[in-house]
Amino acid sequence: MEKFKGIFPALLTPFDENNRFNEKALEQLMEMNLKKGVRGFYVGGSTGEAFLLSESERKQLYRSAAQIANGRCTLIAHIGAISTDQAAEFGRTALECGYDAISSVSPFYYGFTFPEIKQYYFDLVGQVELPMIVYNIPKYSGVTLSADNIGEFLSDDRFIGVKHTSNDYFAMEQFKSAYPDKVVFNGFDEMFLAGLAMGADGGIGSTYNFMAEKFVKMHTLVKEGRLSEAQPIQKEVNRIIAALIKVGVLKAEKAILKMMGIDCGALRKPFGQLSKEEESYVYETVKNLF
Ligand code: SI3
Repeated sequence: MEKFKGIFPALLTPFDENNRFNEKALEQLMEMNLKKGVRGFYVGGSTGEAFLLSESERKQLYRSAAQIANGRCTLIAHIGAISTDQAAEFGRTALECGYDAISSVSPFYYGFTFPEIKQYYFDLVGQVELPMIVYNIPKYSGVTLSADNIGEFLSDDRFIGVKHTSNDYFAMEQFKSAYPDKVVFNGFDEMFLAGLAMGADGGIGSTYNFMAEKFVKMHTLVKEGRLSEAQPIQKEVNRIIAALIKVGVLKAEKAILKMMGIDCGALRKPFGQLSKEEESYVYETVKNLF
């Protein structure tokens, strides 16, 4: 499990000026983060605009990220889709590309029952021979997985962990205590230290794309028992995240990377873009990072 413990940027998906997947920018983004000591990458998740990509683009993204990583880090493919068959197809691509694990949000939109959601995950681990990390993200999926629900997955060997993008830290503590050998990723970057305190082994986050070094440092300090030294870093990143939340997190992240010399293009429509005023506000907030 060691290879899953640490900091995993939830990779943004870069596009070029024609709105096509930009492999060169992906390489720049991954190389910058590898130098900062990340443990690996979460590919094609919410931050990666998974549901705004075509099927072939998603497969290309998995392939490109694997080629760029070239065995230097741990790779987790987010394969979530509303359709079980579609998700399994993405899972098979991840397997062919040599990913270390797959992960999925709960199927959403139709208000599936928990037994249906459970069957979705068990179909996936039955069809794709890779360990599964359940992705609990009520904010976007509309599905809240309780500690008991999560236990129904973690009691099976094929489920190795949970990515918990929820501020229900009591639930996190409950499933981590019940299954201490499973790996738990904190999802909300602005509550990273809270997650570590409640048992998370690391984190998967969007703001790691441009400030992974802060999370690598906090993670190291906490492992060394130096929580009080990590707290000012969490405060510092939260000042930035608060500004991002005001203007739109993903839009701001792409804008910041451009300021850092990695042009990831715009978000896919219907997402809009930052106004000039918002861009200046973001620049003023993060300029000390450059
Ligand atoms: O799958 C993913 O892209 C993620 O890991 C998402 C990640 O958990 C982000 N959560 C949401 C709801 O977008 C966070 O990193 C989030 O952007 C950050 O904490 C700011 O709120």
